[in-house]
Amino acid sequence: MPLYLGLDSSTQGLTAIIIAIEGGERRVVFESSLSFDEALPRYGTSHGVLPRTDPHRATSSPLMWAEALDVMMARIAVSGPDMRRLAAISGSAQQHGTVYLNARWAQTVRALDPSLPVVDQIRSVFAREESPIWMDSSTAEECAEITARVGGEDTLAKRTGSRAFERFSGPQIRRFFKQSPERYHATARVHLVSSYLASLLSGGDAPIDPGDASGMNLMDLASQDWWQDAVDATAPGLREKLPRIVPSKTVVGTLSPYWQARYSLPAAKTIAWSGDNPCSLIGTGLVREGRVAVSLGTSDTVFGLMREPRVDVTGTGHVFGAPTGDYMGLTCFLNGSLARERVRHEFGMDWPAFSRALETTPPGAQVVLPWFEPEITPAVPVAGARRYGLGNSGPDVGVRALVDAQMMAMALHSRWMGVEIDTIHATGGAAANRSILQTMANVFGATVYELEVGNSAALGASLRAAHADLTASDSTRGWDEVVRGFTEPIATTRLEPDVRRHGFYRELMRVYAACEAHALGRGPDPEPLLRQLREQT
Ligand code: XUL
Repeated sequence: MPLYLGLDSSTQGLTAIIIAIEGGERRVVFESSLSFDEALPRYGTSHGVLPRTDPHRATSSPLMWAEALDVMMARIAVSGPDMRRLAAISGSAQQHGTVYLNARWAQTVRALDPSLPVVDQIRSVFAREESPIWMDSSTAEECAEITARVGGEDTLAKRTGSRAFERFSGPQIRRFFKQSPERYHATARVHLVSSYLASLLSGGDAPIDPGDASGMNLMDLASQDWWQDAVDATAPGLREKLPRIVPSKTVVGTLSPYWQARYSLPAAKTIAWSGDNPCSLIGTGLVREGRVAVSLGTSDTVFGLMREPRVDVTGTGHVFGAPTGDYMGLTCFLNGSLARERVRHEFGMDWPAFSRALETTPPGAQVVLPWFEPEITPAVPVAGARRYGLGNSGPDVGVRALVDAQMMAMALHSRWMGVEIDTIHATGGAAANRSILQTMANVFGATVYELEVGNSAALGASLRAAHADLTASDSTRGWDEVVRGFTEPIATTRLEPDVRRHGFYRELMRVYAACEAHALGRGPDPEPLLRQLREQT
């Protein structure tokens, strides 16, 4: 039975998943994770981030990521399955992070000596020792400069899938060029975390896939190639420093002699790596339009596959390339569990009481905009929850109005994806709460399943490896077939929408949109609409 290895280099650690697929038989045969802080304490990271004094800056160590790869491969060699059957390997990495390599890089990565750890051989290849990562928000000025140079926010969003975001690679590269022009000019190659690690594995300078390239503010979505205007607006001479962009399923090489000799591994196909969000799209089984995932974590995220590269004109959503060759839309809401916890504490409730409040309280003409922290979607720079129509109603109504508003915000702000949502795979801590999921089903008018995914990005990477290998010999093998048996949600968690409630939420959604517009200073007082709805009910 052939084996497929998927690696995920996330912010905090490295995960490996090995799957076996043959005919109808398919299973996960190995899974292991390491935390950077614990496994490699000499780098001094906290949750994978190097020590920092400026809260806007966030960097990590590319040397540490390489060393983690060595540690994980050693672990697989010792305790993994019989790796002679390894057919292909791919990976996932935190998006947006950039690695700056000098002229020694290309030759060094080709000639790694298997008798020495990789980390001891690549110390001199970096033009910059630290890599800025997605948590860095120090590039507001560079975002504004790039935006102005390409002709405005709308143009940038339409061409690249996103307006300029501080954490995106382009603004980060520009900042490096402005702050350290000499080191920038000594940079021969700018890799993303994904393409850097793919290079180390294949022993060559690996390309970038469209999924990760679209997190840079540099790729033209339609042609899936670098957009010269954005490249020019970012930094001089950048085009030559960027790798090629190739389709996600491209075989970029074979596992290099370093890994083969050091860990007795075969010359397995090495498939282009991608970002963690595109990989999670596959790892959560979202391989057709109409199915979306809602992750209910500290912040809430909605993402799903799109056949067409539609973009969010309000500038809050992102479009990334999907590993299927399609696109994916992603919208992030900062006040997720953060707000649910806050309200629960405010009312002195435990989780069972919070759920009871949802079960016993029907939706009504009340809206709580949960912007306890500055919100990403819609863009709310100044924190502060806003309440409409609550009057003197008690805690139960407060809880109901909060969760309703969160779900309506997600439904409203994912409309730009132009996807008729019929099925939702709910993940994350709060997905264990059935009352919240029932509200989700009622608001979206969609079937909701709870999806138990631990490492969806690593699983997605292993499935991408399998897909690339299987389609190489038989182009009729589709994504549905590849993910089958790995990504199905738990059937017994299925929740159907209550049709009558969904009808009410469609009304309430109009009122919700009016409250949002009012709170953002863009619309009139929504009280007449609230009153009308109160009279109807
Ligand atoms: C997406 C983003 C994060 C990182 C985390 O735009 O910034 O999801 O990819 O790993």
